[in-house]
Amino acid sequence: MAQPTLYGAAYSVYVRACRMALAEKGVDYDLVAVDVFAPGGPPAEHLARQPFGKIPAFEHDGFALYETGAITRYVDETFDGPPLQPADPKARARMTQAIGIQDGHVYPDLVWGIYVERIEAPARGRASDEARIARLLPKAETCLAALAALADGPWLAGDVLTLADLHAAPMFALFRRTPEGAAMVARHPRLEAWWAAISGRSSFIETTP
Ligand SMILES: N[C@@H](CCC(=O)N[C@@H](CS)C(=O)NCC(=O)O)C(=O)O
Repeated sequence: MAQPTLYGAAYSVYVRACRMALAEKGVDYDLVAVDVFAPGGPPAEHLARQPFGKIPAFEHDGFALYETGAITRYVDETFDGPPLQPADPKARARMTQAIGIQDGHVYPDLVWGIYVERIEAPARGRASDEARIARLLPKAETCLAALAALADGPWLAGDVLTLADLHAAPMFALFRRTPEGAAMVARHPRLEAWWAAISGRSSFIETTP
């Protein structure tokens, strides 16, 4: 089968989720660098692949795709390797629910909100917006409590590793870099145990930006 191509940058949480899915399936791929933050905006050829100017985009065998959730599902369903989605409809729905929480709340509030304010802003010479962080911390607690409540096994959607874990790991890697995030995760024993498990996988270690 043809080798897929992933367009993006290693620093991106969504690109990393796709790379982790490819690694878990044992699929070789080409990673083509795209700088969506380049002066002047994303390159025109990338906008042709991803009209919103985001990363990642994906191509396999002439089939072009964007949106991480679509890419990781396609990878899981197209390539050999261990299944990354539960067959049971209820467990599969839990996986989809966990991914929805991550896209809808974890990414905007914990990554773009708390991580960017606490770590990226000072690294770029701007003071952290403490009021914004304070406003987002209760929302972060809601996110962690919701994910911990869903995680009725070692993984976020139960007994086996799924796409929900691969989607979450890159976001948690950034959130946990903030003192508030590390302390908050530690207060949820299920998530702390999950973090120990997912961060020890080779798919996570090998995709470290
Ligand atoms: N819904 C998209 C989101 C992708 C996304 O937000 N990617 C970020 C990097 S992690 C990005 O491209 N940001 C550039 C920007 O917002 O201009 C997906 O699931 O692929």
